[in-house]
Amino acid sequence: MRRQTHGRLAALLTSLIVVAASAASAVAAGAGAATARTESGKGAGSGTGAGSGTGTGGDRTVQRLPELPTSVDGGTWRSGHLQGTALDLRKGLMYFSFTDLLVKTDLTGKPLGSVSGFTGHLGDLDFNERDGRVYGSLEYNTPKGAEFYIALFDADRITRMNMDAQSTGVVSTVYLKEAVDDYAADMDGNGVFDGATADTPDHRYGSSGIDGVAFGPDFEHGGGSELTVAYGIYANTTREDNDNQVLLQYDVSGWKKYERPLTEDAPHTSGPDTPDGKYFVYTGNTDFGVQNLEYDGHTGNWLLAVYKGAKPRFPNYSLFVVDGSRRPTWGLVPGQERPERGRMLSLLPEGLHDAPSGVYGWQGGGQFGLISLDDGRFYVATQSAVKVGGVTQQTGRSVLQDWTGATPNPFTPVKAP
Ligand SMILES: [Ca+2]
Ligand SMILES: [Ca+2]
Ligand SMILES: [Ca+2]
Repeated sequence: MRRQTHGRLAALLTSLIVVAASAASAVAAGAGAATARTESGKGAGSGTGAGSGTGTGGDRTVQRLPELPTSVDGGTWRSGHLQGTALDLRKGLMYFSFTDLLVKTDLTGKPLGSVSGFTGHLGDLDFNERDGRVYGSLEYNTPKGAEFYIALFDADRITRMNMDAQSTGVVSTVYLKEAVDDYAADMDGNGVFDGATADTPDHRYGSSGIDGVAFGPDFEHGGGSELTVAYGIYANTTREDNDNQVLLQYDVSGWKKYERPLTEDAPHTSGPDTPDGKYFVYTGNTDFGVQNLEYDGHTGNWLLAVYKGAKPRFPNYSLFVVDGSRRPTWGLVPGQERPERGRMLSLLPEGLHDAPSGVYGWQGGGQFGLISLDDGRFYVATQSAVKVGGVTQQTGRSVLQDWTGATPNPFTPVKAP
């Protein structure tokens, strides 16, 4: 059911229409990305294309994009574990966030460049088709306080390995005051903010920071392409105000004025005072909130992959889907000590269902990387720790999966052709 068509595939189609009418018709026939055609030399993987060369438009050569690979290897690195992935479908590039390292590969998994030297926590990613940049969540938590940013990577300028995040200028940052304010809230009012620990009544909504990020339509009005940022939420089974996922939406089209270089020893606070929208999803407490957030243009729904929670009165699913066809409802935010009204999003009433809590969801993957191809397929990431020469290193891989909606696990690997 294609309720929303503004997705990556739609953007791809737009770019292809200019190539040749014959190409456009091939796509319109439902062939999708795997058989779409593009100008030669545009995609990093074009060298492996079949080169059908049917160029009807004069000298321009058009060739088939290679089939999307059933997996893309993000490599093995001395870093933190895989946190998120992003795809530039038009250029055939994938991005992998390894906590303190961003790796850019082509779709054969060949590394083309990387950005290193973060002392903070680089989390989930998404690719913004409108400006060609990669956006990621970036957290600095210290015992004293925290700074949360969106890191904007100038993707085209990532052209070699180990580019320094601070000195090369490929990263700019925008400060998220709303997320910092909620994180730093002294909830028990004892005059002391307890800092970076889960074992406290402090942190509004139990916030531990930010992690999941994704571009998609405005929840309120259904159009546009807003950056949606999900909170991390500490695992804590002894409080009730942490049973919601929290999502902030930002229109980033005016963010140029906020962007500052990344300077870790002199953190800035340049960013929007408030988000354009703040939304809550009642799922029950999870371990560090939304790990990966992704908008699926095929269904118009949003996927929230989490590390399972531990509260006995919740089903503790690992994947939640927000129903994109339902507008937010204004109501009480569950569990808050001082009654608070907010915009509540609805879970898609499919999959597993826990009647007592009313929570729907699945036991599915996507916590380390989740990319919708907007055609019913996803790249779902896997990761592992391996010893290389006695040193622990981290692997990451995106694996092509079909969404089946089956329970408990809604994903099934796409078989190699
Ligand atoms: Ca994460
Ligand atoms: Ca306190
Ligand atoms: Ca994401």
